Amino acid sequence: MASSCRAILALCLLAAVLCPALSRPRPFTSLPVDDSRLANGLSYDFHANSCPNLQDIVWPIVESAVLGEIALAAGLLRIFFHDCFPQGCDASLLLKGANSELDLAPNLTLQPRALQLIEDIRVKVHAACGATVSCADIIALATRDAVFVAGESEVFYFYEMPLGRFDSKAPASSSAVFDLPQPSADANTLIDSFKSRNLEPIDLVALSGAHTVGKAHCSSFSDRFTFPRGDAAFVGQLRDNCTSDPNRLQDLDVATPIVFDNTYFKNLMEGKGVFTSDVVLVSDSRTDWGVKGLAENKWWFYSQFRDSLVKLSQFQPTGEDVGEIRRNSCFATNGQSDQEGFAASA
Ligand code: HEM
Ligand SMILES: *[C@@H]1O[C@H](CO)[C@@H](O)[C@H](O)[C@H]1NC(C)=O
Ligand SMILES: CC(=O)N[C@H]1CO[C@H](CO)[C@@H](O)[C@@H]1O
Repeated sequence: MASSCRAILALCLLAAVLCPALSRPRPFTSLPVDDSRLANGLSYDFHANSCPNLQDIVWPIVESAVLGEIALAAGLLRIFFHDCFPQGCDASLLLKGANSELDLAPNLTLQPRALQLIEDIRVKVHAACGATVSCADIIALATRDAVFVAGESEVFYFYEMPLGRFDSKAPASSSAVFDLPQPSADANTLIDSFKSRNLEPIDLVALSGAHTVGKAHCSSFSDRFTFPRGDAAFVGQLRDNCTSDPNRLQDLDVATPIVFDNTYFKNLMEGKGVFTSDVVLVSDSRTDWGVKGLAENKWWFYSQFRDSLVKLSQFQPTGEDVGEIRRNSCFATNGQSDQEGFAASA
C-alpha cells in the first residue's frame, strides 16, 4: 500500500517536471514600480515596445530548465555575480576567445550548462523580437526567475528587474576579474570590496545568502583547515569528507542545499558556514546583526535579497561606449565571427 502510494507520488513528480502543461504561469508583481531611482538608461518597461512578450518567453524556459536541474539556479546566480561585480552587468563574462574572462581562475567553476541556457534563451527571444534584447538583460531576467523557481514560491516575493543593459564589446580586464573577493577573505576585505561598488554591509550579507544553494570544490575552502574558525566538529567533517574524496562537491547550505531559503544564515549562527568569507560575517559588528536578523526573519531575507540583487543588477560599465546587443551569440561580440566565438570554446 505504502509503496504504491510512493509510486504514484513519484509519477506525479515526474509529470510535474516533464509536462509543460503543469508548469506555473509566469509570476508577476502588482507592486507599483518607480523608474526614477534606477541607474541611467535602465527602466522596468524598457522592452515594452521592442519585445512585449520578453518575460513570457524567458519564464517557461527557465522554469523547466531549473525544475529539471535545480543546480542551474545556483549556476545562474553565480554567473550574474561574476558578470556584474568586475565592471558592471554587461555579459562580458560570456565572451569566448582571446582574453576571455572564462579562462581566468575565478571563473574556473562556472557551470557550462547555465552559460548555455543564457544563449538558448537569447535564440528564442531574438527569434520572436529580433536582436532587441541584450544578453546582459537576459542574464538578469533568467537569474531572477531561477531564484523564484528554487525558492519557496508561496512566500517568495516576485519582483521586477530593471532592463535596458548593453553587452560589452570586450571581456573585462583580468585585474577587474581578480577583484572578485576570495573565499578566504576576511570581513574587512569583503566590506571594502563591496563598499567600492556602493554595496553596504547589509548587501554583502544578503547577497552572500545566495550560498543557500549551490556547491563548492574542496580547494575553495581548504584554508578552513589551517585557521580554526566556526564550529570545530563541522570543520572536522568538511576536512574528513575532502580527505576521503578531494573531488567531492560540498553543499554550501548543509541543511537545505537545494532550496533558496534563509537556512544559510541559520547555519552561520551555528558556525556551519563553508567559506571563510561566510563564517566571518557572524563575528564582525558591521555584519553580525544582519546575519542574525536574516536568520530570524525569512521575510526580511527575501525582501533584502531582492533589493540587494536589484542594486547589483544596476552596475553599469563606465565610459563612452555603451556597448551593443549581441546579435549572433552571447558568446561572441558582433565584430567577432561566430566561428571565432565557438572555436575558442571547443
Ligand atoms: C561575498 C563574497 C563571495 C565569495 C568570496 C564567494 C565565493 C564563492 C566560491 C569560492 C564558490 C565555489 C566555487 C567552487 O569551488 O566551485 C562560490 C559558489 C557560489 N557562489 Fe559565491 N561568493 C561570494 C558572493 C556571492 C554572491 C554575491 C553570489 C550571488 C548573488 C554568489 C553565488 C554563488 C553561488 C550560487 C554559488 C554556487 C555555484 C554552483 O553551485 O554552481 N556568491 N562562491
Ligand atoms: C560528510 O559526509 C557525510 C557522509 O556522506 C555526510 O553525511 C555529511 O553531511 C558530510 N558533511 C558535510 C559537512 O557536508
Ligand atoms: C566555464 C569555463 O570556461 N571555465 C574555464 C575557466 O578557466 C579555466 C582556465 O583557468 C578553463 O580551463 C575553464 O574552461
